[in-house]
Amino acid sequence: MSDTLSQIAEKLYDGRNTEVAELTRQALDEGLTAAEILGELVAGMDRVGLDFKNGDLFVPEVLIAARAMHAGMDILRPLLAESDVPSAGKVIIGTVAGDLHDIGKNLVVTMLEGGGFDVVDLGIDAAPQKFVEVVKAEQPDLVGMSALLTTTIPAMEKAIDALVEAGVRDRVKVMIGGAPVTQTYADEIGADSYAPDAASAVDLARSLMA
Ligand code: B1M
Repeated sequence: MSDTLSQIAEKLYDGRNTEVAELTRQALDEGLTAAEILGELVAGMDRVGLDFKNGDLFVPEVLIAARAMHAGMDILRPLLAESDVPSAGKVIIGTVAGDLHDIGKNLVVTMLEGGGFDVVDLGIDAAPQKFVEVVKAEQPDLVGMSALLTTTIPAMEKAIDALVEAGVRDRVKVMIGGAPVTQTYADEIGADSYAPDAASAVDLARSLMA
């Protein structure tokens, strides 16, 4: 592996956004492809995810690493759009109706992007009908729902019911998460699965795609 490439994942892990951007440009100048560099960004973010899951990193460190990943992605995105690098899958994700919490959901978005997924972010307070509209328009593989309040987790069931009523539930896998959510709840409301944290969400998305 080139010296430049091997430094990218390391600088990303350390949250060095300026250096990640410089190394990304340098790697392109050295003739490496956008796909090869993306692979290093994904590897760096995977390591961040693993250490976050194991409790060795905390939210601020993950956010700083995410900023570094975005610095590299901003340079690669136009090149990747022109190339035929296969996406890991397409995900639409939102915080459900009535819920304004988005810090965790945004971490999940970043980790999914870091894992090579195309992500359409519905933002916060996403109504069941919004999920239906965007599933029809974007044809995603996966639908992600986040909720942080015991009073808003029922909106996940309503969104899944709306997908069923619209006849599009079978086209997608549904993954849910957020502090009050459990696998038992996912089973109860007919979601495909639940992830406890952002790194596990990437593992889960990959396994749902398999
Ligand atoms: Co809110 N709030 N809040 N709040 N807030 C909590 C959640 C609460 C536990 C605080 C408390 O009372 N101890 C409590 C909920 C109690 C309950 O329902 N059992 C609460 C409350 C009551 C409220 C209000 C009702 C307060 C009020 O107005 N009276 C109000 C509700 C507003 C609304 O949503 N309608 C409210 C408002 C807010 C702020 C706007 C001030 C702010 C949100 C800002 C924002 O998000 N932009 C806020 C915050 C910051 C919190 C706390 C302090 C932190 C939440 C957070 O960001 N955690 C929270 C208390 C706490 O958790 N200590 C609290 C960090 C984040 C990285 O973790 O979101 O769990 P988390 O995400 C994790 C995982 O859950 C998972 O991955 C993430 C990363 O590992 N995950 C997924 C999340 N989504 C996933 C989706 C997946 C997979 C995994 O697949 C799709």
